[in-house]
Amino acid sequence: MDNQRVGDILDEIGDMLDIQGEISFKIQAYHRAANAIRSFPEDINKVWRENRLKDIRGVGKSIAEKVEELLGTGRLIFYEELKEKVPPSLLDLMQVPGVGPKKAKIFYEELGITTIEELLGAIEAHRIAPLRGMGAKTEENILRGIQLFQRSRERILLFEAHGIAEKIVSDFRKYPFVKGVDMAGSLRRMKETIGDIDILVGSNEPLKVAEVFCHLPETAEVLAKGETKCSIITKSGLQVDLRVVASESYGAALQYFTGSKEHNIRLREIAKKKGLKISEYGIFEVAMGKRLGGEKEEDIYRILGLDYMPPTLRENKGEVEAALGHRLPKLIELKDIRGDLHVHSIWSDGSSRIEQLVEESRKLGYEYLGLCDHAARLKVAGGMELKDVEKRLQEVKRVNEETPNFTVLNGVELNIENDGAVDYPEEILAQFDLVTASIHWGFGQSKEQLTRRLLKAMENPYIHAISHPTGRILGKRDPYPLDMELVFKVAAETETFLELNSFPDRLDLKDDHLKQAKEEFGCKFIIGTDAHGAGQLPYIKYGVVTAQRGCLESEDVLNTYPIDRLMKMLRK
Ligand code: DGT
Ligand code: CA
Ligand code: CA
Ligand code: ZN
Repeated sequence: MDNQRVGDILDEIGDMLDIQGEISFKIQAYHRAANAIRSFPEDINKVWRENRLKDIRGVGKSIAEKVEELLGTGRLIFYEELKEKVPPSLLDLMQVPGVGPKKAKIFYEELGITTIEELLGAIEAHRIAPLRGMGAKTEENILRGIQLFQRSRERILLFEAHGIAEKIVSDFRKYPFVKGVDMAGSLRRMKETIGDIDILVGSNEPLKVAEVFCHLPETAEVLAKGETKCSIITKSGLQVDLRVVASESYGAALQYFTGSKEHNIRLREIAKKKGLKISEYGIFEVAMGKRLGGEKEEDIYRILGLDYMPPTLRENKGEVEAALGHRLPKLIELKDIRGDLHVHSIWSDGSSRIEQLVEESRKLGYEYLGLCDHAARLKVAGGMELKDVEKRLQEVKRVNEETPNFTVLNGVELNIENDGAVDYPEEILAQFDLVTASIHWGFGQSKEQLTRRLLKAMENPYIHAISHPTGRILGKRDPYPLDMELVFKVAAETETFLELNSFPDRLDLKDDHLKQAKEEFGCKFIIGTDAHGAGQLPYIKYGVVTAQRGCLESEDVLNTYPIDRLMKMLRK
């Protein structure tokens, strides 16, 4: 059981207690512990064996004991008992955006609804609106929630697919008859959501490869098993497609199965004009039928007369033309990042102390850290009152004195009010090294009002950056409506950085927006994780690949700059 799984079980317990009408303090304790464990930088099993569960901030004594039981015996009686009292499908029901425990309980008690299908039926029969505390608007919202949820079930987050695929790839590497193995498809292109996982293996013993694949620890069901193609369903319900090719075709197959389909179609047009043909077996001269290459992926691009490009660009969004004209961008890479500029600590709703965040940052090779705890108005997230601002500043100073060659930036994530104002007066804002602002409520407002709020914040001379500009949560919340072009224009004019939030379900701004903001408006960006614990700092990699998909170069991103240049930019 890993940190993620333990966190999920604690969340489920919290939800079940909630349905049962338990007091909110107790429910929150489970959710807080779940978040703390998920974001903790060390393996929970190790922490447990070393008897340090209580040291995780946010995990109290009684929950620590439950985690001990869970890890020690593989099960938790309290959890098993709860599951008997609460129909498990009610928990699924609560996954629908807009349906919390209170509503789930009402649906269950009043209408006997336990599944999403039953809920959908009740909505169609207009049986939800008459329930107490509901109404036509609620009914409509829930319907929209169900649609969003069903869409999200069809595609999963990059983060989730990547974790599973990494395990499969490393399992395959152990076998001597596997000459090459890579992720392919949308996963290799690092798209924000993944339809299915594609894996490519190069081997001259395909039957052995198929055998290994169908017996992986992740495999729950085998859909198809052949010499060149196999498909399975994993225990978490994902489809994985495997292709096996001979080593001499590996590069051509990797190119082909990486896609995108649109990119490949464009390449085939170019090939045709040159009297060439490309397939998953290689690149050929049509007239003589001669094979020109295909062992390496680079062969395909080189022989077509294109510069080689990383998979993150292959969407037929101008990259083929750029490669023909030798003007591909020199994309930002993970190693260019010198620090995370959006991190929460225990001074708001994070689970790590500043020192822990610094330690983890140094492991990632960073030179600085932008501490952006929430400001006062976000009460639910423990936003900092003025006295906390002062106390945290002293702590930042102390940590900076004790940590040579590293800088903690005293930052804040402000809340943008309905009229565009923010939490603190100017003289307080002036004390911070880094000031970001975001919209945390009022998502249902009109496009005009939401846009106006962002513009007002950007015009505030103390605000350096806008965090998660569109507010979307993949699979849970659509982006709120904004006049994006106006936002980009004003961001460029006011020299306000736009954040690319790397949290796996945000990736906000998204790839196409990044590209547009850069190319049409000349905007500059910050990549931050929004980590709420040191264990989430590695999420930066999802931001960097999204930045690549948006054609960003290191110069476009503030946190690739050395500390002196960064501070100079922020003081401007
Ligand atoms: P996904 O799974 O929906 O996130 O997106 P992909 O891009 O992974 O699509 P998938 O899994 O259907 O196919 C994997 C790759 O195989 C795709 O990116 C390109 C290649 N491919 C599959 N079918 C075709 C096709 O009909 N034509 C071409 N040119 N390429 C294809
Ligand atoms: Ca795929
Ligand atoms: Ca596929
Ligand atoms: Zn944040």
